[in-house]
Amino acid sequence: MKTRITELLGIQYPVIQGAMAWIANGDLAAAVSEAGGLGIIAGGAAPAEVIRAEIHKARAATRKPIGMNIMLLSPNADDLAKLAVEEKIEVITTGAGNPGKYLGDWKAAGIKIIPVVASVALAKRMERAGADAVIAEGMEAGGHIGETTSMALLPQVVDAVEIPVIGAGGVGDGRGMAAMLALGAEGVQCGTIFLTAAECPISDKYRELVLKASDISTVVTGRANGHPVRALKSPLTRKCLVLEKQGDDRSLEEIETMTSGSLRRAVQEGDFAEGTFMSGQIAGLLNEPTTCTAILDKLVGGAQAILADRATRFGKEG
Ligand code: TUI
Repeated sequence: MKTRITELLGIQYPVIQGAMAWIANGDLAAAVSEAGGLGIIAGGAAPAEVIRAEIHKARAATRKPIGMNIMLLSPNADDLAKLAVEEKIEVITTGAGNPGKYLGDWKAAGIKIIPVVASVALAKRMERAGADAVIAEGMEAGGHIGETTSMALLPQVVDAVEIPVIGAGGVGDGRGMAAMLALGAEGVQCGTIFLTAAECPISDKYRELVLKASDISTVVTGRANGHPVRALKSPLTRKCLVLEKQGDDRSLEEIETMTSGSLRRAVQEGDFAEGTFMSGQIAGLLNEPTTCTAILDKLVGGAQAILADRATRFGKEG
Protein backbone atom coordinates (compact mmCIF):
# COMPACT_ATOMS: atom_id res chain seq x y z
CA MET A 1 0.00 0.00 0.00
CA LYS A 2 1.56 3.30 -1.17
CA THR A 3 0.70 6.71 0.25
CA ARG A 4 2.64 9.94 0.82
CA ILE A 5 3.48 8.48 4.25
CA THR A 6 5.14 5.31 2.91
CA GLU A 7 7.10 7.51 0.47
CA LEU A 8 8.08 10.07 3.13
CA LEU A 9 9.27 7.47 5.61
CA GLY A 10 10.59 4.79 3.25
CA ILE A 11 8.41 2.07 4.76
CA GLN A 12 6.29 -0.70 3.26
CA TYR A 13 3.00 -0.13 5.10
CA PRO A 14 1.56 3.23 6.28
CA VAL A 15 1.31 2.01 9.87
CA ILE A 16 3.11 3.71 12.74
CA GLN A 17 3.40 2.09 16.15
CA GLY A 18 2.24 4.52 18.83
CA ALA A 19 4.73 5.61 21.44
CA MET A 20 3.87 4.06 24.78
CA ALA A 21 5.99 5.20 27.72
CA TRP A 22 7.75 2.34 29.60
CA ILE A 23 6.54 -0.06 26.86
CA ALA A 24 7.72 1.00 23.40
CA ASN A 25 11.40 0.06 23.72
CA GLY A 26 14.02 -0.82 21.12
CA ASP A 27 12.81 -4.43 20.82
CA LEU A 28 9.20 -3.50 20.03
CA ALA A 29 10.22 -0.69 17.67
CA ALA A 30 12.60 -2.97 15.76
CA ALA A 31 9.95 -5.70 15.48
CA VAL A 32 7.41 -3.25 14.01
CA SER A 33 9.93 -1.74 11.57
CA GLU A 34 11.09 -5.22 10.49
CA ALA A 35 7.43 -6.13 9.86
CA GLY A 36 7.11 -3.20 7.42
CA GLY A 37 5.65 -0.42 9.60
CA LEU A 38 7.46 2.30 11.53
CA GLY A 39 8.55 1.34 15.03
CA ILE A 40 8.79 4.15 17.55
CA ILE A 41 10.86 4.24 20.72
CA ALA A 42 8.97 6.13 23.42
CA GLY A 43 11.06 8.71 25.27
CA GLY A 44 8.44 8.96 28.00
CA ALA A 45 9.95 10.57 31.08
CA ALA A 46 13.18 8.54 30.78
CA PRO A 47 16.66 10.10 30.90
CA ALA A 48 18.45 10.40 27.55
CA GLU A 49 21.03 7.68 28.29
CA VAL A 50 18.30 5.07 28.84
CA ILE A 51 16.77 5.92 25.48
CA ARG A 52 20.20 5.96 23.78
CA ALA A 53 20.62 2.31 24.83
CA GLU A 54 17.20 1.46 23.38
CA ILE A 55 18.10 3.13 20.08
CA HIS A 56 21.33 1.08 19.90
CA LYS A 57 19.35 -2.10 20.63
CA ALA A 58 16.91 -1.31 17.82
CA ARG A 59 19.72 -0.47 15.38
CA ALA A 60 21.35 -3.83 16.11
CA ALA A 61 18.07 -5.61 15.33
CA THR A 62 17.02 -3.80 12.13
CA ARG A 63 18.45 -1.66 9.34
CA LYS A 64 15.02 -0.17 8.61
CA PRO A 65 14.05 3.35 9.76
CA ILE A 66 13.24 3.84 13.44
CA GLY A 67 11.34 6.69 15.05
CA MET A 68 11.51 8.24 18.47
CA ASN A 69 8.75 9.99 20.39
CA ILE A 70 9.30 12.98 22.61
CA MET A 71 6.63 13.47 25.24
CA LEU A 72 6.72 17.20 25.77
CA LEU A 73 5.68 17.11 29.43
CA SER A 74 8.88 15.19 30.21
CA PRO A 75 11.50 17.03 32.28
CA ASN A 76 14.05 15.39 29.93
CA ALA A 77 12.47 16.61 26.68
CA ASP A 78 15.38 19.00 25.88
CA ASP A 79 17.95 16.20 26.32
CA LEU A 80 15.89 13.77 24.23
CA ALA A 81 15.53 16.38 21.50
CA LYS A 82 19.36 16.59 21.28
CA LEU A 83 19.75 12.82 21.52
CA ALA A 84 17.54 12.28 18.46
CA VAL A 85 19.90 14.47 16.41
CA GLU A 86 23.06 12.80 17.80
CA GLU A 87 21.71 9.34 17.07
CA LYS A 88 20.48 10.27 13.57
CA ILE A 89 16.94 9.14 14.24
CA GLU A 90 14.97 9.16 10.95
CA VAL A 91 11.60 10.26 12.35
CA ILE A 92 10.41 12.12 15.45
CA THR A 93 6.85 12.11 16.70
CA THR A 94 5.83 14.33 19.61
CA GLY A 95 2.98 14.21 22.09
CA ALA A 96 1.26 16.14 24.84
CA GLY A 97 2.28 19.61 23.70
CA ASN A 98 3.65 21.98 21.05
CA PRO A 99 7.17 21.01 19.84
CA GLY A 100 7.68 24.35 18.05
CA LYS A 101 10.95 25.28 19.78
CA TYR A 102 12.71 22.10 18.55
CA LEU A 103 11.59 22.10 14.92
CA GLY A 104 14.47 24.25 13.55
CA ASP A 105 17.18 21.94 14.92
CA TRP A 106 15.38 18.79 13.80
CA LYS A 107 14.78 20.10 10.29
CA ALA A 108 18.42 21.17 10.00
CA ALA A 109 19.39 17.58 10.89
CA GLY A 110 17.09 16.24 8.16
CA ILE A 111 14.79 14.46 10.59
CA LYS A 112 11.19 13.86 9.51
CA ILE A 113 8.89 15.55 12.03
CA ILE A 114 5.39 14.25 12.76
CA PRO A 115 3.70 15.90 15.76
CA VAL A 116 0.63 14.33 17.34
CA VAL A 117 -2.20 16.86 17.40
CA ALA A 118 -5.60 16.76 19.03
CA SER A 119 -6.97 19.91 17.35
CA VAL A 120 -7.14 21.65 13.97
CA ALA A 121 -5.41 24.74 15.40
CA LEU A 122 -2.25 22.85 16.40
CA ALA A 123 -2.22 20.94 13.09
CA LYS A 124 -2.18 24.24 11.16
CA ARG A 125 0.50 25.70 13.43
CA MET A 126 2.67 22.60 12.93
CA GLU A 127 2.29 22.76 9.15
CA ARG A 128 3.35 26.43 9.15
CA ALA A 129 6.36 25.57 11.35
CA GLY A 130 7.54 22.95 8.82
CA ALA A 131 6.21 19.59 10.08
CA ASP A 132 6.34 16.86 7.43
CA ALA A 133 3.01 15.31 8.47
CA VAL A 134 0.73 15.28 11.51
CA ILE A 135 -0.91 12.52 13.47
CA ALA A 136 -4.51 13.46 14.32
CA GLU A 137 -5.34 11.52 17.47
CA GLY A 138 -8.93 11.14 18.65
CA MET A 139 -10.02 10.70 22.24
CA GLU A 140 -10.60 6.95 21.70
CA ALA A 141 -6.84 6.60 22.13
CA GLY A 142 -5.12 5.41 25.29
CA GLY A 143 -2.98 7.58 27.53
CA HIS A 144 -3.05 11.37 27.39
CA ILE A 145 -5.88 12.51 25.11
CA GLY A 146 -7.69 15.53 23.70
CA GLU A 147 -11.45 16.13 23.63
CA THR A 148 -12.48 15.25 20.05
CA THR A 149 -13.23 11.83 18.57
CA SER A 150 -11.23 10.42 15.66
CA MET A 151 -14.34 10.39 13.47
CA ALA A 152 -14.84 14.14 13.92
CA LEU A 153 -11.20 15.28 14.21
CA LEU A 154 -9.63 13.53 11.26
CA PRO A 155 -11.62 14.96 8.31
CA GLN A 156 -11.36 18.44 9.83
CA VAL A 157 -7.57 18.19 10.11
CA VAL A 158 -7.36 16.71 6.59
CA ASP A 159 -9.25 19.72 5.21
CA ALA A 160 -7.15 22.21 7.19
CA VAL A 161 -3.65 21.18 6.06
CA GLU A 162 -1.86 20.16 2.86
CA ILE A 163 0.69 17.85 4.50
CA PRO A 164 -0.25 14.18 4.93
CA VAL A 165 -2.36 13.26 7.95
CA ILE A 166 -2.09 10.03 9.91
CA GLY A 167 -5.16 8.92 11.85
CA ALA A 168 -4.91 7.59 15.40
CA GLY A 169 -7.29 6.58 18.15
CA GLY A 170 -9.60 3.59 17.82
CA VAL A 171 -7.88 1.50 15.13
CA GLY A 172 -7.96 -2.20 16.04
CA ASP A 173 -8.19 -4.01 12.70
CA GLY A 174 -8.50 -3.55 8.93
CA ARG A 175 -11.95 -2.00 9.31
CA GLY A 176 -10.56 0.76 11.52
CA MET A 177 -7.70 1.38 9.11
CA ALA A 178 -10.08 1.50 6.11
CA ALA A 179 -12.27 3.98 8.02
CA MET A 180 -9.28 6.24 8.69
CA LEU A 181 -8.31 6.11 5.01
CA ALA A 182 -11.92 6.88 4.04
CA LEU A 183 -11.77 9.99 6.25
CA GLY A 184 -8.69 11.17 4.36
CA ALA A 185 -5.81 9.74 6.39
CA GLU A 186 -2.75 8.49 4.49
CA GLY A 187 -1.71 6.21 7.31
CA VAL A 188 -2.63 5.09 10.80
CA GLN A 189 -0.92 5.10 14.16
CA CYS A 190 -1.89 2.29 16.53
CA GLY A 191 -0.82 1.76 20.12
CA THR A 192 -3.24 -0.51 21.97
CA ILE A 193 -3.19 -3.20 19.28
CA PHE A 194 0.55 -3.70 19.86
CA LEU A 195 -0.09 -4.52 23.53
CA THR A 196 -1.27 -7.92 22.25
CA ALA A 197 2.02 -8.64 20.41
CA ALA A 198 4.47 -11.21 21.76
CA GLU A 199 7.27 -8.67 21.20
CA CYS A 200 5.59 -6.12 23.50
CA PRO A 201 7.39 -5.98 26.87
CA ILE A 202 4.48 -5.74 29.32
CA SER A 203 3.54 -7.79 32.37
CA ASP A 204 1.28 -10.83 31.86
CA LYS A 205 -1.39 -9.05 33.92
CA TYR A 206 -1.38 -6.01 31.59
CA ARG A 207 -1.76 -8.20 28.50
CA GLU A 208 -4.49 -10.25 30.18
CA LEU A 209 -6.46 -7.10 31.09
CA VAL A 210 -6.28 -5.85 27.47
CA LEU A 211 -7.34 -9.21 26.03
CA LYS A 212 -10.26 -9.51 28.50
CA ALA A 213 -11.42 -5.90 28.12
CA SER A 214 -14.85 -5.05 26.71
CA ASP A 215 -16.13 -1.94 24.93
CA ILE A 216 -16.76 -0.17 28.27
CA SER A 217 -13.55 -1.17 30.06
CA THR A 218 -11.68 2.15 29.79
CA VAL A 219 -12.21 5.36 31.70
CA VAL A 220 -10.69 8.86 31.58
CA THR A 221 -9.11 10.25 34.73
CA GLY A 222 -7.17 13.49 35.19
CA ARG A 223 -9.68 15.89 33.63
CA ALA A 224 -9.61 17.82 36.91
CA ASN A 225 -5.88 18.62 36.62
CA GLY A 226 -5.93 19.31 32.88
CA HIS A 227 -4.16 16.08 31.84
CA PRO A 228 -6.87 13.61 30.85
CA VAL A 229 -5.58 10.04 30.59
CA ARG A 230 -7.49 7.01 29.29
CA ALA A 231 -6.76 3.70 31.02
CA LEU A 232 -8.45 0.39 31.79
CA LYS A 233 -10.76 0.60 34.82
CA SER A 234 -8.91 -0.51 37.93
CA PRO A 235 -8.89 0.13 41.69
CA LEU A 236 -6.59 3.13 41.07
CA THR A 237 -8.74 4.77 38.39
CA ARG A 238 -11.78 4.32 40.67
CA LYS A 239 -9.99 6.07 43.57
CA CYS A 240 -8.83 8.88 41.26
CA LEU A 241 -12.37 9.55 40.06
CA VAL A 242 -13.69 9.74 43.65
CA LEU A 243 -10.95 12.20 44.61
CA GLU A 244 -11.49 14.25 41.43
CA LYS A 245 -15.15 14.63 42.32
CA GLN A 246 -14.16 16.00 45.73
CA GLY A 247 -12.00 18.45 43.79
CA ASP A 248 -10.24 20.17 46.73
CA ASP A 249 -6.48 20.79 46.75
CA ARG A 250 -5.77 17.92 49.16
CA SER A 251 -7.62 15.41 46.98
CA LEU A 252 -5.76 16.57 43.87
CA GLU A 253 -2.44 16.23 45.70
CA GLU A 254 -3.41 12.74 46.80
CA ILE A 255 -4.06 11.82 43.15
CA GLU A 256 -0.55 13.03 42.23
CA THR A 257 0.97 10.83 44.93
CA MET A 258 -1.07 7.75 44.01
CA THR A 259 -0.46 8.00 40.26
CA SER A 260 3.23 8.83 40.39
CA GLY A 261 5.06 5.75 39.04
CA SER A 262 1.77 3.93 38.45
CA LEU A 263 2.34 3.27 34.71
CA ARG A 264 5.66 1.60 35.51
CA ARG A 265 3.94 -0.52 38.19
CA ALA A 266 1.40 -1.70 35.59
CA VAL A 267 3.94 -2.38 32.84
CA GLN A 268 6.70 -4.04 34.87
CA GLU A 269 4.97 -5.46 37.93
CA GLY A 270 1.41 -6.07 36.71
CA ASP A 271 0.32 -4.38 39.95
CA PHE A 272 -3.48 -4.31 39.55
CA ALA A 273 -4.11 -2.52 42.86
CA GLU A 274 -1.74 0.39 42.28
CA GLY A 275 -0.98 0.41 38.55
CA THR A 276 -2.32 2.53 35.67
CA PHE A 277 -3.02 0.28 32.67
CA MET A 278 -3.23 2.85 29.85
CA SER A 279 -5.27 1.60 26.89
CA GLY A 280 -7.48 2.82 24.07
CA GLN A 281 -11.19 2.08 23.77
CA ILE A 282 -10.49 -0.50 21.06
CA ALA A 283 -9.12 -2.96 23.66
CA GLY A 284 -12.54 -4.66 23.64
CA LEU A 285 -11.94 -5.77 20.05
CA LEU A 286 -8.61 -7.44 20.85
CA ASN A 287 -9.05 -10.97 22.16
CA GLU A 288 -6.04 -13.00 21.00
CA PRO A 289 -2.30 -12.77 21.66
CA THR A 290 -0.45 -12.24 18.37
CA THR A 291 2.77 -10.88 16.81
CA CYS A 292 3.82 -7.62 15.14
CA THR A 293 3.99 -9.25 11.71
CA ALA A 294 0.49 -10.72 12.05
CA ILE A 295 -0.87 -7.37 13.29
CA LEU A 296 0.51 -5.45 10.29
CA ASP A 297 -0.57 -8.08 7.76
CA LYS A 298 -4.09 -8.16 9.20
CA LEU A 299 -4.43 -4.39 9.39
CA VAL A 300 -3.23 -3.69 5.87
CA GLY A 301 -4.69 -6.84 4.27
CA GLY A 302 -8.03 -6.18 5.96
CA ALA A 303 -8.13 -2.53 4.89
CA GLN A 304 -7.21 -3.40 1.30
CA ALA A 305 -9.93 -6.08 1.11
CA ILE A 306 -12.57 -3.67 2.43
CA LEU A 307 -11.57 -0.85 0.09
CA ALA A 308 -11.54 -3.18 -2.94
CA ASP A 309 -14.94 -4.60 -1.98
CA ARG A 310 -16.44 -1.13 -1.50
CA ALA A 311 -15.11 -0.03 -4.90
CA THR A 312 -16.88 -2.98 -6.49
CA ARG A 313 -20.14 -2.60 -4.61
CA PHE A 314 -20.47 1.18 -4.42
CA GLY A 315 -18.33 2.31 -7.37
CA LYS A 316 -19.88 3.67 -10.56
CA GLU A 317 -19.60 0.29 -12.25
CA GLY A 318 -20.97 -1.65 -9.26
O1 TUI B 1 0.90 12.09 24.30
C1 TUI B 1 0.07 11.24 24.03
N1 TUI B 1 -0.21 10.20 24.85
C2 TUI B 1 0.37 10.01 26.08
S1 TUI B 1 1.60 10.93 26.78
C3 TUI B 1 1.56 10.00 28.14
S2 TUI B 1 2.57 10.29 29.52
C4 TUI B 1 1.52 11.21 30.50
N2 TUI B 1 1.10 10.64 31.61
C5 TUI B 1 0.29 11.32 32.43
C6 TUI B 1 -0.13 12.59 32.14
C7 TUI B 1 0.25 13.16 30.97
C8 TUI B 1 1.10 12.46 30.13
C9 TUI B 1 0.63 9.02 28.01
N3 TUI B 1 -0.01 9.05 26.86
N4 TUI B 1 -0.61 11.30 22.88
C10 TUI B 1 -0.44 12.36 21.98
C11 TUI B 1 -1.34 13.47 22.31
N5 TUI B 1 -0.97 14.73 22.30
N6 TUI B 1 -2.63 13.38 22.65
C12 TUI B 1 -3.07 14.64 22.87
C13 TUI B 1 -2.02 15.48 22.65
C14 TUI B 1 -1.97 16.90 22.71
C15 TUI B 1 -2.81 17.60 23.58
C16 TUI B 1 -2.73 18.97 23.65
C17 TUI B 1 -1.05 17.60 21.94
C18 TUI B 1 -0.96 18.97 22.04
C19 TUI B 1 -1.80 19.64 22.89
O2 TUI B 1 -1.78 21.01 23.00
C20 TUI B 1 -0.58 21.65 22.69
C21 TUI B 1 -0.69 23.13 22.69
O3 TUI B 1 0.07 23.73 23.43
O4 TUI B 1 -1.53 23.64 21.91
